[in-house]
Amino acid sequence: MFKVESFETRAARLRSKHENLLKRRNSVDERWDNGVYLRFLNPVVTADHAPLEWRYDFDQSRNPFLLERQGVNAAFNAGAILCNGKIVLAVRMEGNDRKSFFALAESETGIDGFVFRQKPLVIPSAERLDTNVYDMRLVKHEDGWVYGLFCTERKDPNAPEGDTSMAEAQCGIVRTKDLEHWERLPDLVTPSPQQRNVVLHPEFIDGRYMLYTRPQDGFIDAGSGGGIGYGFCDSMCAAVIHDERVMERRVYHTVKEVKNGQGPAPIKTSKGWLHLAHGVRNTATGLRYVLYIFMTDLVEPWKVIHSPAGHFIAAWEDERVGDLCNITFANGWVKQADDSVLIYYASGDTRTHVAYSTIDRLVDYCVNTPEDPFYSAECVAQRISLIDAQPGS
Ligand code: M1P
Repeated sequence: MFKVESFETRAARLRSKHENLLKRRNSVDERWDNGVYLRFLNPVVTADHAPLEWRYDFDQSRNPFLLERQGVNAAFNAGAILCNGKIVLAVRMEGNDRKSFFALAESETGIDGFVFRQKPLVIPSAERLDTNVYDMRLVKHEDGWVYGLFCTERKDPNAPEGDTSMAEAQCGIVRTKDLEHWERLPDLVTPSPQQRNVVLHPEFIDGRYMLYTRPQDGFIDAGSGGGIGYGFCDSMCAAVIHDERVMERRVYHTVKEVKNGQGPAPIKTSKGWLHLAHGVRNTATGLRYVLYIFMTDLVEPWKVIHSPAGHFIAAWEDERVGDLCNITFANGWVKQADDSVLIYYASGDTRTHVAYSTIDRLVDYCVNTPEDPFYSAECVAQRISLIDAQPGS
């Protein structure tokens, strides 16, 4: 039964619940203990973090029952950047109407206290209207701009009549100097019919912009697109990649068997560029998305030099369940001045979590985790050599 309460009482109750959520402190989840990264008890951003004014009309004459008018379903797949000492996330918000949009949430600590700015981001439209926009990668490029590369989805113009789901994914581009005013640039053009998970490399390579791509034939299927690709362009104002090559392939019977995609922009370390990516395989319960790490050459960032086997982060405990199940996805991480790294990952296409690590630990993980030997017998040999090498054995 509904509580019998006045409009004012209900409004006060909603506000107090929301304030308590925003004030909630986070702490390390002691159950997780692999030494590579720390997990935290609470997600850092959820749909419930959305300001109440985005959901409720607080005018009693228009909304006497104080009903939620425009529900928010999810807050996930967040781009991340350090700005004036704060962590700023460009969160993919999804309304109950299934449309995604971006909103900036910021925090002093990066592990709790995220508060959304007053209104969602207003992204100017491209020539062809975006039906849906999502998964922004924020990159401070050495040209001085902060770029936001995101997926823009539109109905496939070649869809046969009556087909209401065939869609086309491309890379939309915006840039800003202050995270307030965003300039829309033309969508990226590549030789591939569809693109998702496109990421800008933060430095020029021989005076050109380098982008990580994910060529795909269809909206969901990577098809002949063999993995994470790369290419170069001369300008971001009319970004065209003529020559797109695959640098990080999907491989049978690995975590990236069906598809993979670059996560956030790579982080520069003394040993190479550290990459976070997602890998997908098919299972009886649907696609399973996990995160994995690899490292590329400092001078030629398209050359993979370390490729630890298996997943780095997979959905764990409550993270397994969401709008979709068994999905982790990351498009934002931040290296802080003390060389700690905050990794923002989403679970279940529903909520955003943080994992905490350090450059030393991530590099050690990346360089010293054995590569996938592709055969069970060789995996056993790898494990036995670990056992045999123990001190005293
Ligand atoms: O549902 C899981 C993810 O699916 C897509 O990623 P990919 O293109 O690699 O399959 C994206 O829609 C992503 O937003 C979503 O989290």
